Amino acid sequence: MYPDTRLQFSTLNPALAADHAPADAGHILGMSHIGQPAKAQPWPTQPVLMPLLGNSASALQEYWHSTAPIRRGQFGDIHFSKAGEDVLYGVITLEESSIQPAGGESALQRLAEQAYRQLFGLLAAENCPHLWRIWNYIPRINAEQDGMERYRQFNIGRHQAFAACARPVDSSPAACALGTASGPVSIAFLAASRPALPLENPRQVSAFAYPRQYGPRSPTFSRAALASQQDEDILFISGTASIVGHETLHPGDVTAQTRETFANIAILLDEAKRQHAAAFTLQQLDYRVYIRHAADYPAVRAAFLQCVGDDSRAVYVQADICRADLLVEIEAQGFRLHR
Ligand code: 3EB
Repeated sequence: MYPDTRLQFSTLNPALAADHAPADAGHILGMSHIGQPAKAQPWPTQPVLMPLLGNSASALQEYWHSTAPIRRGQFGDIHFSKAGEDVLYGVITLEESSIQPAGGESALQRLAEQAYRQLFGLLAAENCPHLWRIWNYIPRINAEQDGMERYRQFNIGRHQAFAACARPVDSSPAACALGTASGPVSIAFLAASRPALPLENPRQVSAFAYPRQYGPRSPTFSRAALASQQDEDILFISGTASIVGHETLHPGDVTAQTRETFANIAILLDEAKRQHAAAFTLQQLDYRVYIRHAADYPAVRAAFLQCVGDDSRAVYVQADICRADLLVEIEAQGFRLHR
């Protein structure tokens, strides 16, 4: 055991930083590479093939690193790193063309089930059974294929893996699910030997209890997850949108959707506080902001600045959002000393 294992996060513009990683390579768990495709990296890397908005960089890198020594490995299609005995980061990237539809199940549904089954297998094998956070990126997420929206196909496969691996959906991880124009399906995750506490939003129906009108199987994620390490709380805010109850509010009004999203995020900060976590504020989080129409970037940014005051820790990208009437989705994370 490494009692001083500490998970850390930092963002880098590779063009400015040349080849300088934020920590020496022996301490890098992995990263997400946002914007133009990444060159091969020695650590697990999630390609985030989404155009950056309002940023002169052609790519940004968001690193997860740790004070503990890192071991890297491969498990089926998953590339992973483990920090000490406590924390796992991994990425699974799959081409849908490598999987055939079968038994009435689409290739994407089968891919989702296989990916999540592998993931749960790795967590068991590495003794880190507790999923903290998952990032799901799916090409053409809103497209109808064989009579069903692709996001809904993904949800069926993901749900089947949760059921097959006896994972209760009401202790799901924080997550997001966004669409890219093209490219592979990629799923990145953080898991640990210790559980995170899932948080729900009292003004939203829990996603795992959405009514059938959103698809035959519900998405399996919690609205946020609260983890801790040493003297710190770590808060992961899932992809959050302009949803109240289970319905989309403000269709067609991106400014109102952005404000409603921040109302939802603010409630999650209150929920974290009710669990005796550190007092997180909107100003102390790192954000990823997904915008459906690039032309909405100025309006979303203006609303972001009104709600948060400063967007130096926000990354804006163009992405498809998993309900056709959602124009913006925002996720965040933060680290704070215990109170
Ligand atoms: C929502 O609130 C918006 O399918 O894993 C947000 C976060 C959303 C995660 C997922 C979907 C997911 O329903 C969409």
